[in-house]
Amino acid sequence: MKKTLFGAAALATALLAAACGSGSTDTTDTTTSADVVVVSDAWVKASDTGMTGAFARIENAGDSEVHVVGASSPASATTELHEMVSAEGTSMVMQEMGDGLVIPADTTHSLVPGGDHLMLMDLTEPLRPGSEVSFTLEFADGSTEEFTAQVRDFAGAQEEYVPSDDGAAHGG
Ligand SMILES: [Cu+2]
Repeated sequence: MKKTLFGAAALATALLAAACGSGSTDTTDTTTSADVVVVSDAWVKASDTGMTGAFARIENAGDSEVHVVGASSPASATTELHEMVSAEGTSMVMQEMGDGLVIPADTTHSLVPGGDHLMLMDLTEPLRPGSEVSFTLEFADGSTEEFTAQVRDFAGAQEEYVPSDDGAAHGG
């Protein structure tokens, strides 16, 4: 179920667009982050319960930086922006981004397994391959961008490396 807030924001955006008329290149400074961000290739790692990661390409097609400050999804109680950092020793661990994600002008930032990602912290229902999950990105200027991610099976993205046993036990 969508939150009313998102509906209201979408309506406000629609009204704003209507009020601005047909001129898409007018020079008034009303361009929001949502206007210039394009999200593509979005997907979520299938999971029955608990936490899972979401990934996408986030393109900032604008001429100034975009600051992603939050994310939400009806699929989880909480959605966080995560980054990977070096822990003591050799392993990488994930943590919440301290101040969101800044995407410079005319740059695409990829959220990928093992790198920056969105974390669904507490799934409200199982995410099965083939289904879809909607997300909303929130920007520092208050605008929001909705996108849909496909749920996929994905065996990687375990953040620890486990050596394979290839070469041992081929039998026969
Ligand atoms: Cu994470």
